Amino acid sequence: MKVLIVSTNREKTPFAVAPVGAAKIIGALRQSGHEVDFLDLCFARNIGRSLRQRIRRFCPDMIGLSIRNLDNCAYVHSHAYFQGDREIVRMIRSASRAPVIIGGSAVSVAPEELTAYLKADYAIAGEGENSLPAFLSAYTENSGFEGIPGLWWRENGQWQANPPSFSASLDDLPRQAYDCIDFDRYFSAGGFVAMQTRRGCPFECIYCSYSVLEGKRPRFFPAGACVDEMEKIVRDTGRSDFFFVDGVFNFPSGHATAVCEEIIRRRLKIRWLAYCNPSGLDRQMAALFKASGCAGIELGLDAATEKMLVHLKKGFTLSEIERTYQALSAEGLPFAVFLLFGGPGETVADWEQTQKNLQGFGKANAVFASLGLRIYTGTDLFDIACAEGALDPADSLLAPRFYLSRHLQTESVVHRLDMLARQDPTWSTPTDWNRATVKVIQWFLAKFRVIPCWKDIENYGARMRRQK
Ligand code: B12
Repeated sequence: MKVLIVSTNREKTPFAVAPVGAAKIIGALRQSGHEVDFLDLCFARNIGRSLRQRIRRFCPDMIGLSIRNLDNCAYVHSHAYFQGDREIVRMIRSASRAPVIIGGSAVSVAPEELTAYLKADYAIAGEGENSLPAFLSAYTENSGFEGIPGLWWRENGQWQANPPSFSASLDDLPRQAYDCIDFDRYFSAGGFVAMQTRRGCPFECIYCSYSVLEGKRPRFFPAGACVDEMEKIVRDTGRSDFFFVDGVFNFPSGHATAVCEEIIRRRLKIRWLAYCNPSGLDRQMAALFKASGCAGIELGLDAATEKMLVHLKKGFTLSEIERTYQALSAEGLPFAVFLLFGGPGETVADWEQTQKNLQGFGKANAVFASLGLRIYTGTDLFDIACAEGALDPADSLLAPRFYLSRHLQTESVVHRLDMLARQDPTWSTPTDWNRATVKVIQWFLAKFRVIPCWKDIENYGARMRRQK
């Protein structure tokens, strides 16, 4: 079958991210013998023209849209993308009769709502490597769709759905078809090569969608296979800056250790970044990270008071945060801290305590403090928001809704956070992340291939404010 995969993501903030989800799907489709073409709309000047030309040239039998983001998850300066995706489906319809199937993380977090809104023919929630080829076989053979994990389809005018399943083992899943990614374009917009080493998140953070997206049970791509792929990418593309796109790269620690040891054993000269949390991130692990090319860590803390760590069910403690600060500083590994303010029961006094505690632990290269928790179906926060009367349980959640603790629902809440951030030059808030600043950072990253920006743009918050 001739399948055209279209990646719809055009967001380039904080940098353009290579379409690894689409690349994995393409790898799987090629492996099952389909003829595949790929259209990446990230840098397209004229979307309509690009779509029409490609459809005319390739004449696909099926068109798959890979949709990454619904919105930018930002309470301050919120921006949604799904209206743009509807326009893309409309343009496709005017150029082709091929059925449209959608997938990607945006679809996985809101399959029913997004499929209906976009007027797609089919959708797959969750992993697509097995489900999409299985769907195409069932479609061509006209056999039933029951049993295809995560599939949404219409029968007699009614939507039908199978629950998503998460492959028990990742050992045999096809790897990304990286040859279809234009790395030059992505690197010129500050990007990295995306590398996934695991799936599944055992943490229970009350707001997080990761377990909906990937399941709770951690599953791993074999360390050797990950490093094989990285080696090939370096050899074939000359690109050696990687971003481990795992939800939490360092937990459970055994797999991260195995990947790093394999990189070191093969003397692979790369630089990498990853999301980590303080669980198990001690001096030994920091040293191993550094030796394997780690250029910086994105530390997802959300809060730094015992009270809020418990309320958010973060699964690590204040003393673990302190140990991680010390370990990263001692090894000279740059790190940026991400805070998420507004959780249940939080007050401005908790923000102040978080700042005080972090300052006591040492100095991060940058602290990004954001406000408001994006509510997703299937999370504890959804239940809390409904119980507090802050959310209508029937809300589609396609348009983003944010949770803010009752104590923070004042008109001046954004200003209060900005004022707190001004107490510390490493801190910044969404107010600071204006477009001009982002452009400067992207230019800086692209020009000098400096990663992570935290190290060389120290005192990030203060600099951003000075630019205004
Ligand atoms: C790593 C990551 C980042 C990194 C990216 C680094 C890099 N170089 O790639 C950084 C930090 C830069 C980042 C930034 C942002 N991110 Co982010 N990110 C992630 C994360 C953790 C992993 C994404 C990933 O690469 N997964 C691996 C690939 C292989 O998985 P996948 O794309 O889902 O693809 C699979 C399926 O979806 C499916 N599939 C994919 N395409 C298709 C197509 C078809 C036809 C089919 C059938 C199936 C299918 O099959 C694939 C293989 O199984 C996810 C959360 C998560 N656990 O998924 C959030 C996530 C994607 N990010 C999100 C968001 C919002 C953003 C930002 C907008 C801002 C923010 N607040 O984080 C920016 C946007 C950046 C941009 N330019 O687009 C949201 C999107 C949901 C939403 N509300 O819109 C997510 C889901 C997190 C969340 N909040 O729940 N992100």
